[in-house]
Amino acid sequence: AELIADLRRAVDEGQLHLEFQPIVDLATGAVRSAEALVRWRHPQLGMLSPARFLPLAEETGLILPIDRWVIHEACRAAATWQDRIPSATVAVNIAASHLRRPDLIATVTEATAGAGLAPRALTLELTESALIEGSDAVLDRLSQLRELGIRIAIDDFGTGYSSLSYLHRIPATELKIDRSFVARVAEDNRAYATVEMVTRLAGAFDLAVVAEGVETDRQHDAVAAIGCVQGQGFRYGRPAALGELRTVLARRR
Ligand code: G
Ligand code: G
Ligand code: MN
Ligand code: NA
Repeated sequence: AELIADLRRAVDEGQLHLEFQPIVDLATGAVRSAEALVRWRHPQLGMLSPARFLPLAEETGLILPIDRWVIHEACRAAATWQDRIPSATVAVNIAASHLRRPDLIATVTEATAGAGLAPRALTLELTESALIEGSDAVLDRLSQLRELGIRIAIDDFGTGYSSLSYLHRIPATELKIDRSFVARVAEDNRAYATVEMVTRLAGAFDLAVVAEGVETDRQHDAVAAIGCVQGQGFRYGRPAALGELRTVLARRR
């Protein structure tokens, strides 16, 4: 309960910050994108991970101001690296409750315009469960976002109640293969087949595909052999401060 009051203050008092994790082209190592991940430096408890405070934020509705802050901050950050890699995008995670709100469109439009960022440089990451409970209004909203040029990723793909029919309805631009499959891809035939199937499916739907949670060379080799195009994970870079990401971008130019 006390943590709720603290969280309420955290947004206003600037205790939140973002880390960025690179998403790379598996063949060349070039950075294609970066996922923004929120962190909370609590004045007494120290650094808190999203797993610690996002569930609380969801319960209390504080997730909305947090997500809005993240969207604005991520767009401002992406504007600072656009000169280095104009095609690089920034990805932000969007809570299910946020997706249900009509004002998501205004938030996103203001954030990109305010930062001077092209809408196609912003990807919204949505989980399967957020999408599956989506009403027609949510589908309309996603279509509007796509018309604006915003990219839509389905995060943790394969872990929700995947109905293949929703892939036909959701105007996604990419699939992110959940790291639970990637973790076992090099030693488990079924995990390998799952990554292979999702990669083929992405190809057939003309969607980009990202293997998440690549930690080892063996996992990298397996997902690359399967034909997955992009990867994210500790093998390529941990979530890090904006300054560090800019260094990585400069190096891989
Ligand atoms: O960075 P970490 O692995 O601790 O993140 C844990 C989870 O928190 C991830 O599933 C991620 O999607 C989620 N997350 C991280 N940052 C944000 C954010 O800004 N908004 C929302 N809604 N979720 C986030
Ligand atoms: O659910 P989502 O995909 O948004 O989660 C992103 C989270 O995954 C981040 O919190 C990040 O810290 C974590 N992550 C990123 N790369 C790796 C990895 O290689 N291994 C593991 N275990 N976690 C990772
Ligand atoms: Mn994500
Ligand atoms: Na994910």
